Amino acid sequence: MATERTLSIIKPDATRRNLTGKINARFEEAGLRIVAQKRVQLTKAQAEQFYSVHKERSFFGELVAFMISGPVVVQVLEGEGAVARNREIMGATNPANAAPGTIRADFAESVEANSVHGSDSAENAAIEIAYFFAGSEIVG
Ligand code: RTP
Ligand code: MG
Repeated sequence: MATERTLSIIKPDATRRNLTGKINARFEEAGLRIVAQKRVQLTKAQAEQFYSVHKERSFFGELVAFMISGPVVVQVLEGEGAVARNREIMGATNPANAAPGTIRADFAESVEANSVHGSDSAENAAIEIAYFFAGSEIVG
């Protein structure tokens, strides 16, 4: 499998509980390299744009409010099959369904406050990475 990059976000529920280091350790232990990273406070407009694919969903307003409720850490992870590998490490969206040992099983508070985001395809990863990072900010 080829080396890939994926966009990860450590969400406000996790930054609030000082879990950034523990979550980053999961990525690194799984062989994913953190090749870009910054801590930011998203604006409402940025969160709405980032999650615009969900704008018709009933939970959209709550999701945007949650994503701007505190700082997030946006990062680029690089490794073999990084998109799928990261989704495995994250676990299912709802922590009640997440496999034991996954980030969401171990840290998520709810289906919404589920600690991490990860791109769901290589195509979306490219779009999401470009949304947050200039090429010069990614150092592989
Ligand atoms: P993400 O995009 O954040 O990596 O998560 P995902 O692919 O596992 O889940 P997705 O279906 O894309 O949903 C995006 C985020 O919306 C929140 N959500 N809330 N209240 C609800 O029923 C509900 N469903 C989803 C979660 O924060 C989810 O990660
Ligand atoms: Mg998603």
